[in-house]
Amino acid sequence: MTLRRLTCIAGSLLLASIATTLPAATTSTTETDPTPGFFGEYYKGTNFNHLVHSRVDSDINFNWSSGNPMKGVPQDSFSVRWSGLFTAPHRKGTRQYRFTTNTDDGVKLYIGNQAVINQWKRQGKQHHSHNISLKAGQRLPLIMEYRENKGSAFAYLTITDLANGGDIPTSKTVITPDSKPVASTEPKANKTISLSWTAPLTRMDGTSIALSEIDHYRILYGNSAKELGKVHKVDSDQSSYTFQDLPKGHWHFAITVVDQNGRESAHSPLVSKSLE
Ligand SMILES: [Ca+2]
Repeated sequence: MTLRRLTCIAGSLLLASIATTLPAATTSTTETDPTPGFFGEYYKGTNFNHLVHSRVDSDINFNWSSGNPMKGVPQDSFSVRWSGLFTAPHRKGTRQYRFTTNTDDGVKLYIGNQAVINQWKRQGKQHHSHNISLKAGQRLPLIMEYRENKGSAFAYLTITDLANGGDIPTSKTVITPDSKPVASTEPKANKTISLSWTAPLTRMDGTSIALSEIDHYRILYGNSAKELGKVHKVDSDQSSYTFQDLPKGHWHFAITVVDQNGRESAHSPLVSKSLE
């Protein structure tokens, strides 16, 4: 089955509460610091056709010229999705920010689950920008999608503070979509990790999504937050899953939802847990 993106499901509302559940005899809890930067997914094909690799990118600041982003991704005909949570860094009041994309070829930018730039087409170098007013400390999900058809390839995202004209480093204002995952430890079951989540209630456009429209969930996991190489499918009537007998190590998890048309959402926030 070819998984296409469920473009209209809100990334931030999607399964935002995925967390390791607490077994009955929980003895301690730990918190994991957020990971700076964007969660980047690199695909073969111009429409997220085949996921090759995922990793954390501190900025969206890439000029691949006529080359490819990494081994396994072709020079032409690939696509990338970056997901992150942006926090307005100013201290008080409301301030205007400008989000500018500069890409070859196409781009979409979602801010707070709204598509504010939609230039999903073959094109050479193009700048697009969108201004938005944010309160101090306001946090918004950002998703930038990019496609390369052929020839030269680059993708940049710049965020500018319009009060002083300065560009804001996204490595300091964007985190991968999980702020404070809470992991638990349970000595008697230390090879077990349980995940639970909530179904998304709305799509990107704000309309509701019915549970009956959800076909299944995909749990992506691995030993590196930068590379969730394993996948486990869960039926749509489930809202939790327990991995048994996972090897020792530090495990990272994210989840996506696939609708009945085979369209797949963006990732949920990452959660992680160590097994010792
Ligand atoms: Ca191109």
